[in-house]
Amino acid sequence: MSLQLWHHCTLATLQADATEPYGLVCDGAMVVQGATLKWVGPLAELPEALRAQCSVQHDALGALITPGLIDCHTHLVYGGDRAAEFEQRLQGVGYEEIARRGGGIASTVRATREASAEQLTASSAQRLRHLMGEGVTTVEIKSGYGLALAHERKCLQVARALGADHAVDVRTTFLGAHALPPEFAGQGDAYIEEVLRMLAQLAGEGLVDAVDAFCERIAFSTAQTERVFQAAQALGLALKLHAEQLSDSGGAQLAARYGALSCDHLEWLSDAGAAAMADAGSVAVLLPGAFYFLRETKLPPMDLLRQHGVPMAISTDCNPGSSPCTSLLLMLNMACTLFRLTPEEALAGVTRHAARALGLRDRGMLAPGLRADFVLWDLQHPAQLAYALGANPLIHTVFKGEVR
Ligand code: DI6
Ligand code: FE
Repeated sequence: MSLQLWHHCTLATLQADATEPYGLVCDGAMVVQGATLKWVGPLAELPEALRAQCSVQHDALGALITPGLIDCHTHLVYGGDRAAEFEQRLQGVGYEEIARRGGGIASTVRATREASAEQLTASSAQRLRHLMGEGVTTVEIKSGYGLALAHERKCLQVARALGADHAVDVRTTFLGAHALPPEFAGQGDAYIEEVLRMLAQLAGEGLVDAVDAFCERIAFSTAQTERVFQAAQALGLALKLHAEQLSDSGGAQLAARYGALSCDHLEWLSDAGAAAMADAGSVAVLLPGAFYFLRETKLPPMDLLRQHGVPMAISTDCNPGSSPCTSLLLMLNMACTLFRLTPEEALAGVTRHAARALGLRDRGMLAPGLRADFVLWDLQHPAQLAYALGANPLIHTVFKGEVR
């Protein structure tokens, strides 16, 4: 297989054991074999014999190269929008109050059920392309706006089809336990039974990579969440949890007991929750877009997460109700300004730690043996990625070794 050389670039490798911040390599080079990185380091150290084997040479013209960005928490397949609810909220009606009145997630469920697979594909592809336009090479997409077998299947199939039709890797997560659908009003436990049936069926159809639930006073209890986790674990599926977003329900401890890949949101995370996550090796997925858009004031406990050594990922949470956002670069900036992450922590949050939040060991850094998913930026230093708002310094994205 022919080898390709990329040279004349600064590399932000994000390698975990790097001594330089960002794993920075000045005057770097990478050798790509097929869809895989074969060699990464300073050009001056590239073995001459390897260089001689490179039949294609790409001059990066001084670009900064980072790993492909990973958006590890999105709900990007949905029908309609919630701009009217945004207006209501600006007049003082709360997010939880709107949910209790039958709006919120329930209104997106109605619009998603009404939409055909073709309509969902068209509207979701626009959002996906926006993410890709900023260097996203892996994106997680949750179901959870269908809440009935046929509609959950439709959304997961749309997510899979988006991945097949675009040069991006899509990972699907079943979020049947997102909200109570109207036909199960007042019957949470009965709906959880239905969630378990849907999960078994859809996992059998190969549509599910991981399982998530919304553990919250306006959604599902820890006991109900545990039933979903048990079923998912029996099917050998990885777990994630929307935990402690609006209150501390102890979801993080529960998720940790089940070895969840990640707990997401976490504004109300307790010390015990952070300790449990650290023991379990769960990633904290922080979602500054939702914090901003809901005008929350309770910050996730970053210092606690740092003290316990919990890895922090950053994601858009792209969804119509709490974070109608398709810019992962904007989230980098907000992670720094709102959550006080350093630009280096934020960049690790959309690369190395985001990969871990999805259980993917083959990406998220520039290192030999990992996937050749990377981005060329018209920048000199990686801090500039988190610094600018609304800029898009992307030059090229390379996905599985090929310029996209
Ligand atoms: N938490 C969120 O922020 C999203 N889902 C969830 O469990 C919001 C969903 C929505 O409002 O449509
Ligand atoms: Fe979410």
